[in-house]
Amino acid sequence: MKRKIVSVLMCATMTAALFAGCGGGGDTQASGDAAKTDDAANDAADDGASEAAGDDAAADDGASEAAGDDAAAGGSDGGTITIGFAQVGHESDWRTASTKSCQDVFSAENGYDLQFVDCDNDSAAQIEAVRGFIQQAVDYIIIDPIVSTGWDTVLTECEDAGIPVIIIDRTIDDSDKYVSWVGSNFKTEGLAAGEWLKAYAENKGISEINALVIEGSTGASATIGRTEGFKEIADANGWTIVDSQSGDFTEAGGQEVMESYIKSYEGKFNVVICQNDNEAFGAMTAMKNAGIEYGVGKDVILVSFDACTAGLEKVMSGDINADFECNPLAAPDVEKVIKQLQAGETPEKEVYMTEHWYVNEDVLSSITVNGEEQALTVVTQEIIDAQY
Ligand code: GYE
Repeated sequence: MKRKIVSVLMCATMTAALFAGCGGGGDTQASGDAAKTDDAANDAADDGASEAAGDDAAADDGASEAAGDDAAAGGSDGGTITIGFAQVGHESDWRTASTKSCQDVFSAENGYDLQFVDCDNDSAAQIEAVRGFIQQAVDYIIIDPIVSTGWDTVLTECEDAGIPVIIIDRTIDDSDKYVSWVGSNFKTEGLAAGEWLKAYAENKGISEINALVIEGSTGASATIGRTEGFKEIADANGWTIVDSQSGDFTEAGGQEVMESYIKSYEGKFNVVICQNDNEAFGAMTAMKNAGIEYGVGKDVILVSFDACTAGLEKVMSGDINADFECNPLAAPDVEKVIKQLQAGETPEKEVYMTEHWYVNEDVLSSITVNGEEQALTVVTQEIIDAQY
């Protein structure tokens, strides 16, 4: 509930300060029809964020209604709804929060039988997990696609078996054979990081940017979008991206890549962009070991994505300058999609999560991303306590 209060307050503040309203992720890139649905989706997502962690009202309602609907609309056994979830793996804090969100919402108490498979970042294993769900004749399949391509065959198999597929988080680029996708706009996150860096450098009188990027897992849409978004701003401003390599979204990967960057480029960079918090923690260890000073007021500006609890703690302590949120609590919105399907309704094809951009210093109040003014939020202990 705390999170909800914070969210509502933040929305209120932002709405008062900006005409854009609450949220950064989905709104900005949407156009046409998608734009119309985004506000509603974001509101829904915000509620979801507040209530996912077993926060009762939404999930419990869902439970009783889902079970109730089921009696009418019919799960496979006339009661419990069976869901197969092919999760990416367990590489990061974000992933842990995503898994917990699904397990909390799709619990036995809520009327679900959740078949959970941790695919350990192995795309072939993920496709096999989906085939296993088809064999089990589950009622719904949820996939968080490790990579964005190679999906059409197995999604056709799901379609042939009459099992609706819901995609969460990362996107699929080579098939549209799924009912809905619930997630974040990764390119907007990358653009926001770029726009923030531009405004921050101007504010601090930093005229030259030499950035090292530690990318996420290769082929993941989260990596592709964040890389593209940041590069677009870098190119437009004549910044140098000194190097850009994958740290696989892990702390060990971030440390390893940063250690090799330090060997090759020591003294030649003033910005490190890590595509998730865990990579940022690894990069911090590598820089600390090499005696390189990073964070607020130091030699190297450190930027991260995800903004999970531990990431925000590092923003508050000044180790990370800015952290671009990616909301992992998609399960309440996925449950809404399932309830719509149970009721014979057609859910939205795309549902965007609500996200905020977090900073340490109170020097800039907003940035403009895709022509839309978006608030920057200075991290407080209250925000950290309410985060996932
Ligand atoms: O940023 C990272 C995780 O797909 C958005 O995957 C997700 C990313 C997230 O491992 O921490």
